[in-house]
This record gives sequence, C-alpha cells and structure tokens, in this order.
Amino acid sequence: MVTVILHEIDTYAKQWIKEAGERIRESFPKTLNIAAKSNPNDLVTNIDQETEQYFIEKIKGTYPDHKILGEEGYGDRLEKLEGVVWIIDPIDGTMNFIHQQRNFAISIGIYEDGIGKIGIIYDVVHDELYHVLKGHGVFLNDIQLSNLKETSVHESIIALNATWVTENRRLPSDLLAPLVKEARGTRSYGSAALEMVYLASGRIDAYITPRLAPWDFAAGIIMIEELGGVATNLRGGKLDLLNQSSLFVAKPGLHGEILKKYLKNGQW
Ligand code: 2AM
Ligand code: CA
Repeated sequence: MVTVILHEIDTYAKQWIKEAGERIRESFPKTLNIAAKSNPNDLVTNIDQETEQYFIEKIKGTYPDHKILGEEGYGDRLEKLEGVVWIIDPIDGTMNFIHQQRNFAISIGIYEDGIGKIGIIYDVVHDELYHVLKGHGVFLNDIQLSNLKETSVHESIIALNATWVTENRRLPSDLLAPLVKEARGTRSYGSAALEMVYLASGRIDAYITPRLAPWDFAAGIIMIEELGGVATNLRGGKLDLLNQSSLFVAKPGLHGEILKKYLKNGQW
C-alpha cells in the first residue's frame, strides 16, 4: 500500500474509533441487552453488535474493496488474508464492560496481504488511544512510547489469568505455577487488547493466555513488535490470524527466558 493511502486509512480509523468510543460512553446510562454465545460466560451485548456494524458501514462506505473480520460476525467470511483486511473487536473485555463499565477497549488491526500495517486500541473510559503505523512508532495519545527493554522474570509483572493455574482443558495446571511463584507479581485485567497495550507502555512485562481469537490480538501484536517485543503462541510458534490461538507476548529477553524455562520450548 502506498504510504499516502496508509496515512489516510490511519486517519479515518482513528476518527471512527473515537466516534465509536463516544457512542459507547453515551450508552452507559441505558439498559444493556445481554446474551450468551458459546457458554454462559461468553457474553455479547447490543453495544458490541452496534459498534461492529458502525465500523462496517464506515469502512465499506469508504473502502468497498477492503475486507473485514469482526468478532460479532457482521463482516466477511475469510479464508485467507489477501488485500487489505480490518480485524475488529468492537469491545474487547465484554465481561468487564457489563460488570464494571471499564477495563475494556476497542481494537482494530489493519493488515495488507497478511502484514500488520496499522494497530489502534482505544481504552474508551480513560480516553487512551494507542496507535501504531508500522515503521513510524507507537503512540499513547500524542506521546511516543519507548522501545521495550530487556528484563528478567524476577523483576517482572506477568499478566496471567488464575484459570490457567487451576485444572483446565488447555494447559497442564502445574506448568505455569513456578512462573507465578518466581515473578515479581501477576495481574489479570480481562481484556487481551488492554493487556497488550500495558505491555507496550511498560506497565507489565509479559502476557500469557492459551485461548484467544485473532480480533483479540491483531492490533496489539503490531504495537509490541514495533517496540522490539516478541509475539508468538505459547509454543513459540507463529501466530495464526484466521483461527483461535494461544498468545505469549513479552519484552525481549524475557520472552526467551519464559519460553525455555517455564513453557519448556513447547514440550508439554
Ligand atoms: P472478549 O471480551 O472480546 O470476548 C479475557 O480474558 C480475554 O479473553 C478477553 O480479551 C476476551 O475477549 C477473550 N476471550 C474470552 N473468552 C474467549 C473465548 N472463548 N475465545 C477467545 N477469546 C476469549
Ligand atoms: Ca469482543
């Protein structure tokens, strides 16, 4: 994509995400319609759906040849990442949105032929807009974020949900217990997009989760890689942007240390 067009897409995307955020803030006093999807804790609201539809209307109206992959299924059915693809989570952290009216974000990753070009994550409640245009740095509102520095487990805060150190279907429950013990601290925010921007801005040092969808991480991984961080699945392999995947993102150095010592280079 020529840079001029990329800048134009970036400008529109930021404008639309801010506008969508404003609509979400206005929805707070209104009653939510809540429904369960795959299980009783996998929730969707009318606001998730309306926000996704808003983006689709804007994108298709301006760029009819762009494709859209969205969590709520109003976009296109994609089998490959050809051309320009917008990967959208209208509300990442829906459970937090419903229970807390905070700790959620809108996430948009824009890819061209499978390469991440633009990432935008908007923490609607705190009015924090994280954005990256590949090769031009990562910003939190107008402030440019610094490259991620190497660190060790002993000095790290690791984002990890307690689910994954109890009996579960995806990981041996004792695999990550030594990491929890040896890290300086652990946190769980309940929104993958926020966990990734907290890594980008240095508030945490790594984030590990065995179950995500492409829209949860499409934007965040562009930011983390731009800052010198490392983004893989839990076995250290390449991430799949069309299917469910595990995710392991961390500062440089720390990623290798955790992968080798705690994730056993994927041998579990
Ligand atoms: P969501 O709120 O958009 O559904 C919570 O730990 C994080 O995991 C959130 O980013 C949440 O995204 C995501 N998540 C929750 N349930 C999931 C599922 N069944 N599959 C994939 N991602 C999920
Ligand atoms: Ca969502």
